[in-house]
Amino acid sequence: YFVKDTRDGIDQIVATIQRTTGGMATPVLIVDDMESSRAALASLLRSQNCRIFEASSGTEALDILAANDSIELVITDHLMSDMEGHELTQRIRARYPSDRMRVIGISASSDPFLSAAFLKAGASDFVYRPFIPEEVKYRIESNIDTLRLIKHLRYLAERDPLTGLYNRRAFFERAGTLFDNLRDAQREGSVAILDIDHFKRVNDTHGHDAGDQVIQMVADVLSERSAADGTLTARFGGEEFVILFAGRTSEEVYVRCEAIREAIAEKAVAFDGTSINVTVSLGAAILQPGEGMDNNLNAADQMLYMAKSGGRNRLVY
Ligand code: GH3
Ligand code: MG
Ligand code: MG
Ligand code: MG
Repeated sequence: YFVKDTRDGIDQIVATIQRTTGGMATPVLIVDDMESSRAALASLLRSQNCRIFEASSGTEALDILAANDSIELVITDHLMSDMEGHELTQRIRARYPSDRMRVIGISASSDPFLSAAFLKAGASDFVYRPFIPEEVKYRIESNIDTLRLIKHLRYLAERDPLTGLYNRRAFFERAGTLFDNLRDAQREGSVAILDIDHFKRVNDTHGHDAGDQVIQMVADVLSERSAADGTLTARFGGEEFVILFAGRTSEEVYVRCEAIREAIAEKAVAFDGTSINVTVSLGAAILQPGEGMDNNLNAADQMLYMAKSGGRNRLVY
């Protein structure tokens, strides 16, 4: 959900998300041992911009879910040869929380308690057969809307409106998991902190809007240059950014940080008939064996301080 040009802030981000999430087909898995039942549900979903997966048993459903990370809605029958629908629901719930996966149960059972059993197992909704197609259609739609709303709110909570990068909170949440994985796997990692040089002067000379555009340019360079597996980039504070490199050797990190520094130094921001150039300083530190995230960040911060006192426009690693 990276939104590139978000100078207008939250409103524009909201509009962009509505466009993007609204335009994307929702992947839905239909689980039923009867082909005709699956087909009937599939035709109900046809008007709703869904990409449909089908499974004829609980086991097959779990396999399809494991192989297709994008699925976020499951509609399941109850009586199937290998597993009952509420058991499937329970197994799905053990792996995916309800803000990530919606589950709707459907059954022709005459047991009035089945609905409760499904909901207890973690289903988001339940419908008895025979059902009124319109009702099922709108229940499905409501669950898809809920997913969209959650994505939307998650975006607003995790992203910085000026740059579209992860914000500080999202960085710490995601970095924490990455650091733990690196430590457990005894893999290499580094963190780099980047700070714009004499940024106050940009604001003082050209105004706050110009400053904002410079921040935007730096963020663009960062997302272009560090968009790779195992890299987490965030706007850490005002004109300060952080990049976490997971599984990268110190040489690779050095080369990438230098490339970022040079790219920013070479890029001019056109503003109000003038051209603004800035440089950045970077401090980077290798994750030491057994070290925690806070120590690693402190080490990078000390390197940044050295880069600043050493004359700026440089990387200290
Ligand atoms: P140094 O080279 O030592 O980093 O000097 P500096 O001027 O960059 O450092 P300082 O921390 O003194 O100034 C950072 C300035 O960044 C202060 C603040 O007004 C400005 N700033 C922070 N966030 C934003 C923002 O979102 N937009 C704009 N335009 N300015 C911001
Ligand atoms: Mg059945
Ligand atoms: Mg600063
Ligand atoms: Mg600065």
